[in-house]
Amino acid sequence: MKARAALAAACLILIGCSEDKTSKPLPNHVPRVDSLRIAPAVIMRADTVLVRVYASDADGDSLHYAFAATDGDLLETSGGAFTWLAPDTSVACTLWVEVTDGRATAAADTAVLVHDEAPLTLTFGDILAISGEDTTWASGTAEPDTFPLGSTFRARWTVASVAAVHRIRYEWRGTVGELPGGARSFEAAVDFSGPAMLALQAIGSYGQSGPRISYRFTGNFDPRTSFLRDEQGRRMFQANGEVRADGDTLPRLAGGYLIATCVTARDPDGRIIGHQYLFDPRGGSNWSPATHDTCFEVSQVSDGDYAIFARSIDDAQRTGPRDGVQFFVNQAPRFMPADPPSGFVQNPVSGDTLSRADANPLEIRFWARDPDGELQIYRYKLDSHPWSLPITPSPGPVPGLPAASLLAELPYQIGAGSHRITVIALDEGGRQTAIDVTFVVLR
Ligand SMILES: [Ca+2]
Ligand SMILES: [Ca+2]
Repeated sequence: MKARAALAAACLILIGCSEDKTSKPLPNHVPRVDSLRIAPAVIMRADTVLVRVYASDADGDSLHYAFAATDGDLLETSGGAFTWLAPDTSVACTLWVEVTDGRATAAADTAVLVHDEAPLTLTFGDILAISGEDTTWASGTAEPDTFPLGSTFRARWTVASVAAVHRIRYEWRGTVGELPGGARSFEAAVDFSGPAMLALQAIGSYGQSGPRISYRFTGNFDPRTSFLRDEQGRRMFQANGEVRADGDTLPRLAGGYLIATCVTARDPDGRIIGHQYLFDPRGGSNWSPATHDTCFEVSQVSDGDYAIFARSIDDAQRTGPRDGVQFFVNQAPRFMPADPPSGFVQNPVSGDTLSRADANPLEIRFWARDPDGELQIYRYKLDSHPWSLPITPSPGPVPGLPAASLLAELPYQIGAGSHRITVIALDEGGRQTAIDVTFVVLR
């Protein structure tokens, strides 16, 4: 049979036609199958498939159509359109159509593969996220991308590979905008400040969840605040009218200092509407509004270690990162690393274990220095014993010891057990630093 011959010619989209050569009294042109369209292009198990035949007849005869398939069921026929239910199994099928004008017949066939449910293996490529300014941003950078307020955020993920045959749809999830289903592209107006997230989930042919990919970004650039700087690039402040730089130490001053600072600020995508300052020697987080536009003052600053920070607020009420200076008014003494230069002093270090003989009497030695003045006194105490009387540091070189050291023999019998010795060093302004040594004495 000629139809069989056509069946044997397996081709994906149509091809193959034949004609009936029955002799007729009047000349007749055989109808012609121009093409076959099959939707969907990828057929999954039990899919409903539309097969449409496009045919023509040179004589203008009306045409009649027929459809057959090696598997599955014909659900509906409408002229040259057939609705075919694919079999519920993975199999190769041949679809066959016939067109006749009543006197002659043409046929065509095509082979299709019915796919089984398969795991959805898909690899996303980079997101292509484009702001309203046609700037391309890459995902995966250390800093989240920021998109200006008022711009349009457009995102589209590329798909690097799909390992199995699937009809894939995509679902968006996120914190911004309307999230349409289906496509790999997303668009939203950036009318928010702060962090945002978008995630795209691939859904396979049978509704199975595929891989998910997410992208974090920020709407609205933060305002940038900077302290004024000197020629060397150091952040500047003023102390009682004198220009000082970040990290400076000011000497003790009766009545304390008046500290003044000024900043500059800009916002890449909006307006600055205010500045705030943080000056809290106890390490708090209470930001105060600027006292004079971009400048502010704090008064009666006495001995201590300080930091002053500033930040700005944009018209969307978003605060930017802080910038600041550190300064010191009379630095506290610092103990120096233990490095015993001689062997005649017992100087336990934390964690030591001593015999009772070694601990009695116990001599200790420390040394400290003051970065900006004279070290005045030391005191020490053992556990619950009272503090020693103030001890003036050695005024000059002692063999084996640096100046301003403490060398003392503890006037106690030290029994078995664990002990702690605390030593403090005080400068002329009374700023002090303490250091502890814990040790164990054996029975
Ligand atoms: Ca801004
Ligand atoms: Ca000092």
